Amino acid sequence: SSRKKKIEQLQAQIGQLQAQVELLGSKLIPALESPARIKAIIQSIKDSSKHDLRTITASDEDQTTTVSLAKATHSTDYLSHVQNVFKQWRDKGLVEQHESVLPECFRLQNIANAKPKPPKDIFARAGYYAFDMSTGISQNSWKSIIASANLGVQAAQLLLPSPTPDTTTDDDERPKSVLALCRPPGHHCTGTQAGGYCYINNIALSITTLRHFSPPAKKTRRPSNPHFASTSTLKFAVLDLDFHHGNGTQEMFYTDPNVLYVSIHGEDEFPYYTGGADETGPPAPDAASGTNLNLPLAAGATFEAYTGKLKEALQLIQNFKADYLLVSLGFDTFHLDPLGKFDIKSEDYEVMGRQVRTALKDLPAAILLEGGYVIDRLGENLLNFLRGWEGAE
Ligand code: OKP
Ligand code: ZN
Repeated sequence: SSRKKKIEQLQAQIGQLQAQVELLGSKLIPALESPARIKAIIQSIKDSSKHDLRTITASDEDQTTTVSLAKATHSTDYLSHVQNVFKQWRDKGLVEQHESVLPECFRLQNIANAKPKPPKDIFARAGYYAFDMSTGISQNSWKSIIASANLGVQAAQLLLPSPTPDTTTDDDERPKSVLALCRPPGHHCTGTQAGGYCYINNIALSITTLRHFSPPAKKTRRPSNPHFASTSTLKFAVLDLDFHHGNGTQEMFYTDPNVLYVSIHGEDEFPYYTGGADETGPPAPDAASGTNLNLPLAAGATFEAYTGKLKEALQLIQNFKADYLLVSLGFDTFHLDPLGKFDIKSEDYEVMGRQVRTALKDLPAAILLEGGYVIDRLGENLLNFLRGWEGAE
């Protein structure tokens, strides 16, 4: 198959690459999630000259804000682990400069100790704060993670209404939707564990940002988190279109009645232990009951099968009456993707983009990039999605 050929091609590259490798089953391959993905997309967007492309370099102040918001989204000990573990391993000679920190043993379920503490040994801690071996931490990881997270913050901020509601001029200028070319992706990591190439949940961070900076009109009296007086009752719908189930996003909002998480993904695929259709939120009469919808699709699913699920997803989101839409957009649903098993073609992304935007036209939307690993087709697929989306706006 073409996917098998793709993997053979990838393996042929190993000779030239010493670092930045990962295991795909039993095969060592170059890291699929790489800066080349974003470079290729940017080049295609520039070539098309159809979009307002902005390069956002996080200032020191932006970085401080992003880290503060990240601390309201993830546990602080997890974040400082991700930030510092490479240097800590390096200082002990546990990792070379060009290598990555990878876990040896994962945190496991333990009947005697339901909530194990982080191990004292920095070597052991790698597996406490991760759930797979595809999420190494290297010299420059933190820089990329914060740059990616910062895009989640900036995308959210661009959607915010102007702080003074009387001056409508500013409001007219705010975009209806924003696409952030995040990498690394975010939807797999939880509040306390990295996994699936994800370290900070960029979607969750966008929601934290919108809650934190929204004008007080919709605020209630009760502060809900210790880091910010984020007391908003805004409602958010998350539509996850990546091939993989966004277990991290699901987990972070599973008991939150104001966030609806909807995902279409490969059935029984990575991350394997989540994503079932029976995961619908806490049982009734909990207010969050029914605010989670998983729509798994079997391997080989055609775009026709996909659009059937998409209609269901869009219907539920319409009924939820959210204030904002967040889209986890992955292009690993593409038929040639080495990590995907759907039969979706390039031209289908235009239809997909149009269907989503047509159904949810009124919602300010932040689209955040997740996966997609056929580098030389990413730009084309993304431009198609945007053409459909913008055609519906
Ligand atoms: C991230 B995203 C090879 C196996 C890959 C991780 C898949 C992560 C997908 N090491 N396992 O959802 O596109
Ligand atoms: Zn994916």
